[in-house]
This record gives sequence, C-alpha cells and structure tokens, in this order.
Amino acid sequence: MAVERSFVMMKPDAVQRCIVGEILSRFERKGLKICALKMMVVDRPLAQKHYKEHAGKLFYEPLIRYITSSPVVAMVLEGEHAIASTRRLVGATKIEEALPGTIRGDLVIHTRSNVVHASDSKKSATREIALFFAPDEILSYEKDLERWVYYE
Ligand code: 3AN
Repeated sequence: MAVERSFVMMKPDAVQRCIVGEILSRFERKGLKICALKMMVVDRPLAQKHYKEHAGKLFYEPLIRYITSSPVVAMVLEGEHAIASTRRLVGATKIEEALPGTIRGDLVIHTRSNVVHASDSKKSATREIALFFAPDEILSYEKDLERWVYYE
C-alpha cells in the first residue's frame, strides 16, 4: 500500500470564516489520518519559503500578505495516496474550475482566498512538512478503525 503524508493548511480565511471544522471533517471522513495539527501564525520568512516558487509573480505580495494576516491551522495527513487524494478533495486552484463536491468548489468564490492548501507532489510534501513541523511534532500511531478503512 502506498502510504504517504501530505502537508495541508487551513488558511486565514478558513479560520476567520469558521469553517475549519467543516474542512477538517471532509479529510477525516475520507479516511485520512491526522498525524500532526497545530494553530499558528505564519510569519513573513516562513511564508516566503513556503511560496518561493511564486516569487516575482503579480499575485506574490498579496499572497504573502494574505497568508500572514491571521492564524492558520497546519496539518500532516497520512493515508494511501494521501497527496493525490487531498488535492482532489481540495479542488482546482482556478476557482472557476473547482468542481462542486470539492472543498474549493463548495466553499470558495475567489482564487486568492481559497481556504486550504495541500501539497502537490511528494517532493513538495516532504519540503513543506519539514518547513512547518519538527520531527517530534509528527505522530505515528494505529487507529482501530483502520481495518475497516483499509479492509483486505
Ligand atoms: P494551490 O494552492 O492550488 O497549490 P498554487 O500553489 O499554484 O495553488 O498557488 C498558491 C496560492 O497562490 C493559491 N492557493 C492562491 O491562494 C494563490 N494564487 C495562485 N494563483 C493565483 C492567481 N492567479 N491569482 C491570485 N492568487 C493566486
């Protein structure tokens, strides 16, 4: 089984709009395991590292301002194909392409304030998890219901 870990972040607008529970619940219902979870303020240096591939783009400064504007909830989610699965649950970046049923398709109307981030590849997941979490903040544990989530 290809068990992966993804970095997922509920962004400032998710906290301000009181939809953290709704978003978290969608990941939990899918069967993803929460291995780390914390509320924090993203400072500018961390925001710049996280969004380094967007440096210089027109939306870069507003993006940094937005992600540092209010607390976020950062998480590590684990499961079979967790990276692709979380991206599909999250939905497309361009909001006009985010399908109903996805988090963005159901809860977002504007591309910048798109409530949630999820790693887009194994490389990004490894990098982003290390940026936001110390190794001892990430827990490995068994859940009894896993035999029902992963029935063999
Ligand atoms: P995703 O969050 O779907 O991985 P990225 O990494 O391409 O998307 O973009 C990071 C963030 O930058 C997006 N979540 C969104 O907040 C913002 N963003 C991306 N493209 C645009 C755009 N064209 N206009 C405004 N903001 C954007």
